Amino acid sequence: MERQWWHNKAAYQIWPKSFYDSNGDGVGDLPGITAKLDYLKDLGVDIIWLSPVYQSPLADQGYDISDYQAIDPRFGTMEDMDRLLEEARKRDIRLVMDLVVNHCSDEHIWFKKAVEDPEGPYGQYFYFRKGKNGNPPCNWRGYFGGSAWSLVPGQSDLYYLHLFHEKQPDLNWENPALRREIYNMINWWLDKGVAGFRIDAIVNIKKDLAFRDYPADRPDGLSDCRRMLSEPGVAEGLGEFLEEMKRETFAPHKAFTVGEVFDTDPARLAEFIGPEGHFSTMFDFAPTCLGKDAQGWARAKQPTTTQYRDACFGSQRQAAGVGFLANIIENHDEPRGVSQYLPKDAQDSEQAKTCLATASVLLRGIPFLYQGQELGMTNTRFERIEDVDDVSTHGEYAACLALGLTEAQALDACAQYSRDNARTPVQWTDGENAGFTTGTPWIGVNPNYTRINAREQQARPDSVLNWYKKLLALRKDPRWEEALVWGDCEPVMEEEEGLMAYRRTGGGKTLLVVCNLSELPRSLALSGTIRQVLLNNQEGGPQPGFDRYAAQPWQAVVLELE
Ligand code: TEU
Repeated sequence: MERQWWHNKAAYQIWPKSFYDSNGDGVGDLPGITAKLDYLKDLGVDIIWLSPVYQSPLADQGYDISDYQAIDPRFGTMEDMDRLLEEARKRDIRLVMDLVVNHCSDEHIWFKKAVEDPEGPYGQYFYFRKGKNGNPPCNWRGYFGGSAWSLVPGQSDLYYLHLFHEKQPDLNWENPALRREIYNMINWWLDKGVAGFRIDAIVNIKKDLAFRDYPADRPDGLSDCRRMLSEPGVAEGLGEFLEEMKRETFAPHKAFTVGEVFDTDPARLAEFIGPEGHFSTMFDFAPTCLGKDAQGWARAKQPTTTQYRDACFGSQRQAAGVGFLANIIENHDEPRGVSQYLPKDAQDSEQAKTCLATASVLLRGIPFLYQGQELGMTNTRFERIEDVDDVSTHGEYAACLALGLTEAQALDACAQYSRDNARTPVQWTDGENAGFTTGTPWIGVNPNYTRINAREQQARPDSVLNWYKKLLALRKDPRWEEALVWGDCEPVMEEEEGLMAYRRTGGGKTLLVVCNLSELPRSLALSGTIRQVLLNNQEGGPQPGFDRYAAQPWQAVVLELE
């Protein structure tokens, strides 16, 4: 595998609205990010993925862009963006923007012009279709629930397609003029100095152009629009678009790209992340998909740590010899990792949190941390649906009610999965509003900030924050880089329930990562003799010269074997 600049890097996702507010308006902003660059550098971050900061009505928190080449005033100005780029560069941190090109905002000039004149050139930028017998053109359900079609404003039987929110009309990638506009925009940002992109909802850009009804899969009579991904010709058509985009933009800039690729046949992994693949890397969503159900959050079930391990190992096996995955335990769409993968009674335990951190960060691939993950931030609890901002939670709540759940049950179902769990402000201090803002935060701060916050953890050597620092430093240490970055990852001791252990080998070194993701102490026989203990999140356990040890509950160790 040809080595690229990004392979040995660690990335960190910033969801700007909740990162750090510099001007007291209750909303995080670009100067706030610049102010925290030293914190990120100290943590060991090399790449920042910045969720959207473009001009937007924020109907879907910036994933609805009304001008791709402007910064939303709530986040700052283009000068603030330039300054962030410059300050990041000084610290050898690269910035990756979010590329949201499956759809734009209904407030984008393209959509406004299309609505004014559906027959004109901008009508071709979107999917405008006539209704069928007074109904939408077909029965697809969007990601956030309800029909994926809405009436074009001012029209009585002309609809536009939106796989996400109605304020996110899908862009017509079949139109070469639209594609050209997008490529120009991408190149404009790359020329400005961004290192690449995280690419949003990218498998959705190719549609099943027949727009036919699929068999209904829920009581609402609709069918999940994702079904089109397996329709004939869709995957191939997607590949053509992605190749063209790469050729016209990313490749000449040597940009780093990470695809938000869902629902893809593992047999096609090489097309996405192989040496000639569409992207540098793509997220491993196998663990985040665990427990989810086609009927929505009402039937979702929290996974066990064994399921988590098996999902990660499944992906590791698929990617071995193909390319690098981007490993995550959470992001802005998912529950907090510690609230999702740790059993309820361990969610307060820092040992359990550092154990999960170890299991994820040292896998083969690029670790992507999400803001607050390094502090062990948890889900929050919304007492009323009105306190939830996220559009998808409102859709899922409605779906729960439609399935016959009471309001209290629906809220419970949403409590675990609401995207707002990960969207509460980063907990910087134990002071007012967790030190996030001097104003009123746009969304409630998780009340546990008095216990869980960066200031307290910075001062305490055995904190979750300091553990993440150690993990990232270990991965980068020249002595272990061949093994931990480039080397193979081989699952071991898989017969042990709740144990996630793998061997990383390379450069003549053999490292063993052993995470006892359970409250059971256990005696472990290793495949070799311990030369040294590189990391241990607890006192006691493995000793040099031995080939076995008694693992304590939630103990995570990294061992060099002889
Ligand atoms: O997400 C796309 C996606 O398929 C899911 O993560 C989806 O949002 C989620 O399952 C619904 O609960 C991306 C972004 O990450 C997300 O924040 C945006 O809302 C979405 O695209 C639309 O741009």
